[in-house]
Amino acid sequence: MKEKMLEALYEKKGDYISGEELANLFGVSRTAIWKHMNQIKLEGYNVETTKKGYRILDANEKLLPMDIKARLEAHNFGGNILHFESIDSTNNHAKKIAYEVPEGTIVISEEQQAGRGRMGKGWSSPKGEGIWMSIILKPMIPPTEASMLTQVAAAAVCKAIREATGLPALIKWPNDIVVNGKKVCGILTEMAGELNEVSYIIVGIGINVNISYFPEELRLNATSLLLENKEKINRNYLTALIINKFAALYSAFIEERNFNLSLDICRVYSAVIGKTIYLVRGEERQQVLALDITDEGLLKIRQSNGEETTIISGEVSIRGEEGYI
Ligand code: BTX
Repeated sequence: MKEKMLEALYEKKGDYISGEELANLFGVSRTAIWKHMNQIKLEGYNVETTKKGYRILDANEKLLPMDIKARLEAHNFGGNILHFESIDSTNNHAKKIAYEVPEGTIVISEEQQAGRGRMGKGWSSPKGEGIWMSIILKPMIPPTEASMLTQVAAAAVCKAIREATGLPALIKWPNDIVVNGKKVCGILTEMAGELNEVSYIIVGIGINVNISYFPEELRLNATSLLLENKEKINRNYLTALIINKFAALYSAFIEERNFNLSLDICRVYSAVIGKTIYLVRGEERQQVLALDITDEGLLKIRQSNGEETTIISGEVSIRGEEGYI
């Protein structure tokens, strides 16, 4: 009932719908509608009540599965969107349910209490200001190809941010999207499976969308789309744009075995190719030249002794000559 009422409100796109209309639509009394509406307001939806009826204000403030779904082009992704007000980590939840839900199921939350980055690091995920989501995938690929999905996701997010904001988003191989040298998005890909078979892969995507303030410890290297663009972005629109782009690149990769579509984007919008960078392994820092991303999605580098080699994602952190990148 509550979901259906929200749907009716959102369909009006900010115009009024009267209590009587809603009561007729759902075959209940106007008092029942009023009670449900109060519940909806308590959950944080900004519903205005006047003599004309009810209407939803700032329709882009909340993540709403039905709003996201209405914008989706692909049918194999996002049909099942599980939305939470708060959760420990969308990747954790995705792992718990991965065997029971169809491929393309999405877990999304307004906030994460224990958002995770790579190698046990944390991911700050404040309420209502970001896109914290995980996509559940069950591809028939060898486990060695799982990390390629990070590149597929990075390509999708980079393109989507550019299209939605016009900002010069770049991909910091392997798993970050940066704008003006600071991180706006991180991707965490996790896999379960056997030696030669994938059971599922979770692609976790965290985007700093409408964050206006970062704590001291993140401020140097982190930014948000709002801070860079000086404009709030509708998170439902951006979420759907990312899912649409990801679905297209993913099906090219899996069904047509075409990884190049993603790779080309990762190369064109690379923040590292052609640059002198530092590879950081614990305390060790090595200065190298980033040459290219290989057809397998690895980073090709030239060491100071002239030797060329490739780096596997997850092995190292990358830093630029003058800072984060
Ligand atoms: P990473 O290991 O590359 O980056 C983690 C590091 O980034 C942290 O140690 C911290 O320095 C910095 N950091 C933390 N929070 C932020 C932030 N909001 N913006 C910029 N920098 C930050 C990157 O890991 C992968 C992150 C994936 C996050 C998604 S959100 C949905 C899904 N669920 C989940 O628990 N993780 C993923």
